[in-house]
Amino acid sequence: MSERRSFLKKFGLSIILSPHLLSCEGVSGKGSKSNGAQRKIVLSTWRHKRSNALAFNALENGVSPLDAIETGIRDVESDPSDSSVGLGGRPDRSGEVTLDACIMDHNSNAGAVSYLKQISHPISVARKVLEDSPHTLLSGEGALRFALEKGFHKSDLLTEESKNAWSNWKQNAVYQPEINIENHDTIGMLCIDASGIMAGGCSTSGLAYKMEGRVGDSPIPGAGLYVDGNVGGAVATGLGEKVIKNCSTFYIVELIRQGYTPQKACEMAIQRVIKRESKTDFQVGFLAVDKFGDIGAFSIHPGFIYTYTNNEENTEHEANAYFDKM
Ligand code: SD4
Repeated sequence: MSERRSFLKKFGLSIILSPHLLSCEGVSGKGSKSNGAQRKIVLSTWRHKRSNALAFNALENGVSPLDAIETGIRDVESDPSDSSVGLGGRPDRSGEVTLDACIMDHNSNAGAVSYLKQISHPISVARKVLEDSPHTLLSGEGALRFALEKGFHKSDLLTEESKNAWSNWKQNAVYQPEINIENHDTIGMLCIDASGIMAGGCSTSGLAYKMEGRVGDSPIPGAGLYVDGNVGGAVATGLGEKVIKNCSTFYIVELIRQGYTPQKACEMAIQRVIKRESKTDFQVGFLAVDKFGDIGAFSIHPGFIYTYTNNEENTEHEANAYFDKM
């Protein structure tokens, strides 16, 4: 049996749905640090065990963290049953699937694409922007032209199922992102290799039935994703407008830099989002990891699932939520 298959077999069935306490951190606040024994990890938003396993396995095979992130995220992008990423992603209200993605290395160098149409692997185009262009973020027509020049091919990203869902939506045409429903598959992924090198990425078709031209937080460094491998990394999911407003992942990494644990930093970032709103009928969730491999996860409402993978487990957990505590 190949290494990859034996890994998937070994970890493929484990699901834990409870507020987690990972070995390395049980205390919210400043100063709790693991000994780094579990450093090699992959962490992602929502239920992505298969993609995490692929990314982890890639790390085991010695590829770079950027390669591992790209490998894991490409798997989600090509899954037609995932309704908020790549192929099968829900369209905007005009019926177009438009994609946002970002990838970031240990030293905060980022490549990103936004409002990209007809390309099934925006994370790979983002990687090309990072490594093969003088820019950080390419958008729309220009991003598409760049992708085609780099050898990507156009394809139809609208599946029968997403076309039908769009037709149903048009009957009432009410735009109301639903907590943990509209956005439950978007992938944000962070990883650290055995030598402590970190990378992150995210990829999404954004919120279903968004206005034409809308770009969310995912392709914006410091909003949907931020990595500073000397400190930590963070990813966001949920209503992107609120994440952009608060520069949330940058804020989380800066809190970790100040000495807060990733868990406390995620909680403080959620509190910052909530404090500035009169209504909290939307979901935002954050994941973070510090350079020691300690992690944090927190959301506004219950129901934010994340996936954690190391050499002993590949498990899903429900993050603690602000409204759990009220
Ligand atoms: C957006 N934050 O476009 C993305 C959607 C998302 O989980 O992450 N959903 O606003």
